[in-house]
Amino acid sequence: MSTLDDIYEEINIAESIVILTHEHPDGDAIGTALALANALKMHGKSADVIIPEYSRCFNNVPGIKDVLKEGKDEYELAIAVDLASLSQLGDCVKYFENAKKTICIDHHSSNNMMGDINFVDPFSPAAAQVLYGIFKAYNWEITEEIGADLMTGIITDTGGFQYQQVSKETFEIAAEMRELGVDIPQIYKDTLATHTITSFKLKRIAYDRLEFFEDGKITFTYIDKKDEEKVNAEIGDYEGIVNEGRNLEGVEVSIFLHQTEKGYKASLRSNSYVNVSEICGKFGGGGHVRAAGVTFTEGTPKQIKEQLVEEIKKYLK
Ligand SMILES: [Mn+2]
Repeated sequence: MSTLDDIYEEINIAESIVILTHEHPDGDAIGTALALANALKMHGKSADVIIPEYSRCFNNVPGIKDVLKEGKDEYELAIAVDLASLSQLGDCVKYFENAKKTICIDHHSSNNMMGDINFVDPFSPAAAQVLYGIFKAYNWEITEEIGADLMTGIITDTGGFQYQQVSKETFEIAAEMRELGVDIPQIYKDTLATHTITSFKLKRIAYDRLEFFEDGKITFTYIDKKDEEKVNAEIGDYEGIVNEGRNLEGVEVSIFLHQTEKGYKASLRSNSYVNVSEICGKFGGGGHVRAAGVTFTEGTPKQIKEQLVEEIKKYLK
């Protein structure tokens, strides 16, 4: 039996299913989770999607109103999407650990293969694209709603089709979804082009703090709790700040730190040759070659900056 057959079988026999994804969920996490929930519903299977917090830019994603902050004590089957390691589940890790069977559907090259069954395609630009392939393999119909969920994942994880991993298939999926009636321009506008006023204010603080290192090849900036309080920031308002550094001419690696309950979460982006997944891996994190992250449980922004810059230097040409 193939992995996809195994997944099909587990979904069929499970009496209760929970769908999980990483903390601070991006559009791929949310879109993939909801596409799966909506598809399962069409096939007579109900699943709880548990996402404690998400940005309101995802308020139009089909199925988001059914998302739960908390679930039952135990589920027979847990399916994690867009998740590279268990530590990214935060408080939701209990649902994964208590489940009798676990499945991971993902596209991170650093995936820890923590499920009983893992379906991971590191060449896919989005977990949503991996899920699309699964739906096709099962011959499951993709409705306009499921299409909108999938496109939310694909548009956000590709930054609007701008990254190298975008393939012919990515555009073919987009074409198929457009044909179905999915409002791709609106999804783009909601998730990538619209910035809240508070996110603009946070960005202004981050801009002011931005520093350059190594002849302008590295940028660094950060946002802490005090900044967020000052501007009354909402969840997800710091999203995208890391790209501002990366988009500056001559920059190879952009570092952005964001303070969380656990310390500082570092996000790294690179433009053309530095493998930031490898760099984050050295500190216990991971992700993709051009986009990765790691949480530092101790250290000030200055100390974390020095450690990261020191490591990145080794990779610069
Ligand atoms: Mn993803």
